[in-house]
Amino acid sequence: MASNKNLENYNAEQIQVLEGLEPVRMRPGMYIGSTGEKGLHHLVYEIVDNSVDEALAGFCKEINVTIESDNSITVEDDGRGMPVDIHPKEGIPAVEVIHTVLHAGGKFGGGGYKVSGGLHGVGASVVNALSTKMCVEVKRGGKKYELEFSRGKTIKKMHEIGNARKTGSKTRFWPDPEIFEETVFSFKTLERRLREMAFLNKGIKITLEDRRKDQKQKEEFHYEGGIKEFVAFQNKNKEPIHPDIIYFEKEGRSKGDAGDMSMEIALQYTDKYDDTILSYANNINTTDGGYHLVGFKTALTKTINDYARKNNFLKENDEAFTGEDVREGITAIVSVKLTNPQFEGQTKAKLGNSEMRGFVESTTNEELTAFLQENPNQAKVIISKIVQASRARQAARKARDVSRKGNLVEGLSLPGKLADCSEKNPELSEIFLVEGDSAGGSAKQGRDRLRQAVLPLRGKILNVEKARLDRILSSDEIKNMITAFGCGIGDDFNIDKLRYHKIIIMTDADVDGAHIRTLLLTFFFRFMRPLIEEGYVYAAQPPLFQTKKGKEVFYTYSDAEQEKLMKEIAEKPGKAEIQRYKGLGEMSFQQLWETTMDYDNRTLIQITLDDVAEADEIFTTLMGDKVPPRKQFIEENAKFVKNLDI
Ligand code: 0RA
Repeated sequence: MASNKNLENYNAEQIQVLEGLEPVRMRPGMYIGSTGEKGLHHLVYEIVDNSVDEALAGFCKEINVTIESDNSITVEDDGRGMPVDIHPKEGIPAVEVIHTVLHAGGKFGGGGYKVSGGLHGVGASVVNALSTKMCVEVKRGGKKYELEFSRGKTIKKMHEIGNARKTGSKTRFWPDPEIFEETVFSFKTLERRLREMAFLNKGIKITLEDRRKDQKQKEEFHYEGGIKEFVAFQNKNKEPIHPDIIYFEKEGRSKGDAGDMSMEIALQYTDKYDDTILSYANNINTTDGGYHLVGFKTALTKTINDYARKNNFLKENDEAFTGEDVREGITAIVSVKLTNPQFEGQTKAKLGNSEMRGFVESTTNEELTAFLQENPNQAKVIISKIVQASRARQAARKARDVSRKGNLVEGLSLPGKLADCSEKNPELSEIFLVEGDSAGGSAKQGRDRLRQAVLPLRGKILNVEKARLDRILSSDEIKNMITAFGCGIGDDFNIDKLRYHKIIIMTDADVDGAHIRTLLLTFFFRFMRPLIEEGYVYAAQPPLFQTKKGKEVFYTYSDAEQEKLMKEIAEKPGKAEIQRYKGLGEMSFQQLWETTMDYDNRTLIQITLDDVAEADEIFTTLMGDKVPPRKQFIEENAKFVKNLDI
C-alpha cells in the first residue's frame, strides 16, 4: 500500500474498547475457529499477523518465530514497538489494553492500519485469553518494557527493565491445555503458513526456529520476488511450458470512502491438465473465491480469446475458448489487499467486495495483453496448449453425448460388477471400492446386503493426472464408478444424485494398496471434488495381524498395536499364533466383515481436504511426470492417507 500518512500519529486514543475477555474462554471456537490443531496454530498466526501489519505499514523488516523447548511460542519483530502511552479511557498503557480488551487495536477503529490480516482478526487479546502465560516485551523510545499476563489477566503491570537502542516487540505465550485438545505445535504447519505469508508480502523476512529436543531446525522465508516466487514454488515439480512467470501489480482507490486497494497477480502455464489458482485477500486464502477471482478469470478468458482471434490462432468459424480451456495447466496467484474486506459465505472464505471485480479485470486485461504482444514466442506456446485443450474438450463432449444417449437406451443400467445394496436412501447407504476380484468376492459375501454395496476394482485404475477427460471416460473402472455413484463428473457433477454417502476405499495395507488409494483420491479430487469436500470419502482400515491364543482371536492394525497386544496377552495360557495379512484376499469373508466392514468394530479414516495447495502439491508429486520426487514421496509416505490427512 502506498501512503501511510496517519500512521505516524497513531496513538492510544484510536484504540476502540469493546469488551472483556471472559467470552473468549467461554466459547473459544467463536474466536479461533476450533480448539483442535487448527485453532492452536491460529494463535501463532494472530500474533504474527500483527507483526506483518507493522511490516506492511513500512516499519518492520524481520519477524522471528520460535517454537521454544517447552512448546511455547515466541514472536519477535523489529517494528516500532507496541505503543506504551496511557490509554485515556482505560488509564493503563496501550500495550496492556491491546492484550486485555477484546477487539482492541487499530484494525477495528479505522484510520489506523490499512490492511488487516488474520481470518478472525481478533488479535493478541484472544491469544492472551487462551494462554496460561503470556510475556510481552517492548523496545521503544530508548527504553525496554515488560509485562506479563495469565489467562487474559494482567499479572505484572508494565514496567521498565532497562534501556534499548533499537525498537521492536516480543511476545511469548504458552497455550492453555484446559482449552486446547493438543498443545504441541507442528513445525510443518507453521512453516507452510509462514512461507505463504512471506510469499504474499515480498521483502519481509520471516524465520522459524524449532528449539525442541531432537527437533532442532531453522528455516528462513524471504522472497524479494513475492508471489512470482510463489508460482515458481508451486511449479517446482511441474514442467512450465514457457520461461517467464507473468507478473503485474497495481494500486487503486475504490469509490467513496471505501479506502485503498491493491492487487498483484503472477501466473505461468505448465504441461499439466488441471489448474492451480490460489486467491488471497489481505493474506487470507479465499478458498471460495469471490470478486477478485471472478475479475481475473473473466479477463483471462477475454484476453486470450481476443489475442488468438487477432493473431489467427482461432479462425473465423472456430469456437471460442472456454474458461476451462484457458485455465488448463495454469498456476496463478491472485492476491489483493483492501481496507474493508468483506468475507462472505459459511467459511468466510469468499471475498464479497464487488469493486474488486472491475479493478482486477481491467488491470489483467491491460497487463496480460501487453505481455502477449511483447512476448510473441511465449504467447504462441501458451495459445497452442489452449488450442489442444479446446479440441480435447470438444471431443470429450461428443463422447459424453454418445454415452448419455447410451444411458437413456439402457435406462442407466448399473455396472455388472456392482453388488448393490437394497437400501435406497443415500444417507444410509455405503459403497466399498475393493482392490481385486478375490477380495471383492469376500466383501460381497461378508457385507450387510441391506446397506452395503461392493464394487471390485481390477488392478490400477487409470492415472488421471496424465490423461484428459476423453481418455479417462473410456476407462471401464472409471465408468463403473461413475454409474455406480450416479452423480456424474466434472461440470455435470451433481452431488444430490449421489447414491451413497459413504464411499469407502478398501485396499491392501501395502505400498500397492496405498498407490491405488492415491489414484482413486486423485480421480475424486480432480473430477468429483465435492465428494471429498463433503466428507463422503473414507479409507477402510483392514487389520495387519491376526493373533490366536487359546480360544481367543485378536486383530491389530499396526506394528505398535501388535506389540502392545503381545505384552497384554503374555500371561494368558497357550502359545500365540500370529498371522500377518499380506492382503485382503487372505481373509475369509467372515473375517473381512468382522474386522473391516462391521459398523461396530471397524475404523474408517475420513478423507479431508484441508489445504488445496498442499493437496495439489502432493498429488502432483505423486502423479506427475517427474519420477524421482514421486518415488521418494511414496517411499516416505507409504501410509500417506493416514499420516497426511488428505
Ligand atoms: C505503533 C502504533 C500501533 C501499533 C504499533 C506501533 C505496533 C503494533 C505491533 C504488534 C506487533 N508488533 C507491533 N509493532 C508495532 C497502532 C496501534 C494498534 O494498531 O494496535
